[in-house]
Amino acid sequence: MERLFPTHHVRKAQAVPALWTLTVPCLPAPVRVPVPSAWEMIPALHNYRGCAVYETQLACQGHTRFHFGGVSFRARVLLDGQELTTHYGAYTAFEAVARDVPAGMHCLRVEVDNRFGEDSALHIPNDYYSYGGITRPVTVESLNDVYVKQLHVTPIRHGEGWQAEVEAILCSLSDQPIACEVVLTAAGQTVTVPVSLAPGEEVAVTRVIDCPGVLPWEMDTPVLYDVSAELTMNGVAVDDLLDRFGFRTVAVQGRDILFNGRKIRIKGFNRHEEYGAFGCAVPVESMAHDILLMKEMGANAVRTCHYPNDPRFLDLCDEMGLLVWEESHARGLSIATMRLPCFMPQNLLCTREMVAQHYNHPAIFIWGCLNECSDDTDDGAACYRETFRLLHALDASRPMTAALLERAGGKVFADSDVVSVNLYPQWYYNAPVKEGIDKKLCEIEAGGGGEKPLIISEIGAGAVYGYHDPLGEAKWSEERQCTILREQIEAVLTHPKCSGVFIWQFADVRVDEGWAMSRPRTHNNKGVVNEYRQPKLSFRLVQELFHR
Ligand code: ADA
Repeated sequence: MERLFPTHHVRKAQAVPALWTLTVPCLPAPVRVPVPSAWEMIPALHNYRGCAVYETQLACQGHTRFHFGGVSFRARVLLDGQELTTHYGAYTAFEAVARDVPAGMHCLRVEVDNRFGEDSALHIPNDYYSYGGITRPVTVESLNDVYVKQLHVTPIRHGEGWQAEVEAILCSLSDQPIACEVVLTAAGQTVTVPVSLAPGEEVAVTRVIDCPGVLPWEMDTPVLYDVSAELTMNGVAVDDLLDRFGFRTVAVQGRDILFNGRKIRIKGFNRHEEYGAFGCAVPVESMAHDILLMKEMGANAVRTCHYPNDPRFLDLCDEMGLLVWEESHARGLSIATMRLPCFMPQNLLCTREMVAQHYNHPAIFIWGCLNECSDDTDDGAACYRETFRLLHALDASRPMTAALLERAGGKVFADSDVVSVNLYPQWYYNAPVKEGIDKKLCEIEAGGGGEKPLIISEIGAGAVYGYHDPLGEAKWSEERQCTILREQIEAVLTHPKCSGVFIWQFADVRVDEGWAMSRPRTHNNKGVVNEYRQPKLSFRLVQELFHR
């Protein structure tokens, strides 16, 4: 299942085989593999970077929608040899709609390519691993002549009560004009709207619905409500789309981030979507376990560094009351990469898809983009400004930010709602942490950032799991990681002008081989748990500091 709850009562899903045939040039014969999964989980493909073909046979008929939660990282989808669509980027979903498919068995083929190259600006050799394969769930659905393509809901505080602004995008697959009705429901309140669609047309229907007697979504009482759009033609239900949402507000006031009108202080983790044995195709049980571990340590937030996450993880955060900084895909890009003609289109596409697909999650309190992407250059800063503008245009209900370089010249401090910086004092260089934060605050004021909230979006230190130095001095020992993290976290959380911290990082992650010389085990070892979630000594330390 692509979500943790049913997203349709009317629209019918087809069965999707659990095992598909994978053909890779370097394997002697095709193999049967689970979908979703990353192909690196097959020992012979541990370091494979190249092309591969996934195939499966399935029964379908009529208008058929193939929905891919994520393919890493270039995809070409074909049905019975006819191309339906292509997509770039591992971390956002896409659909392919085939019209009038004749009844019977059909061959669904997905050509996947994870090679780096000049046509890929976001997926590059990096301090995490760009896997290959169909890495998030696939669904196959039957459509009628008109379907609900997207459903957004925005909670609005209205006097002492709440309203929900619901927007449904309807899409016609017919050659004839269509007259139908859409029933919009939010938190049990319903409005019915007649709609006409020209052949092939897409139409947006928006209504503000009063929602009396609802409870707010809070971190300790994360109350969720249903939202839906149901289409009827001549009194017969022909399609629907369901989601969940929560009533809450997020605002920025001076140096504070206000959640439901109250100031919040972030105690968070950076988490890559990866688990030792499964790569980036993380099982949902492991996602829930990660949230339990983070909450056990006292965390109230997670940052989806450095790309949009699987919506099932976001569903769990919605249910378990963990705030999310979700960011579009980009980490540490050089200005040369940002000058590639493909960079801005790929960056803006990922940003657009992220907001469109994850808009309804109440746990997402802020959008992020462009982690440490040459924000110290004029050309880089211009890319930030354009991405910020897009984020504001797509969603006026949440603030936005970007995790900036420590050495940043302050070229974009004035442009984001919240200023965020990554700092590594005591790990990459020796300097008192508090001084580093004070220096940043001065730079932010001088750089036009004024009185804005400041988040320390990364701070941390490495430790190789199981490496101990009884004297606590050796870098990479679990003891030394604790000493450094203690100074860093105490300095941030006691600083009156900081809105909080995201520790780098929750769990160790695999990195590209190009990073091997500075990353023992070819992993980024700054996790407080290792890639199998075995806790390091720092687990208890963070628990103590976050619970103060
Ligand atoms: C960065 C970056 C992270 C990671 C970290 C580190 O600032 O944003 O992805 O590479 O540094 O471990 O050094």
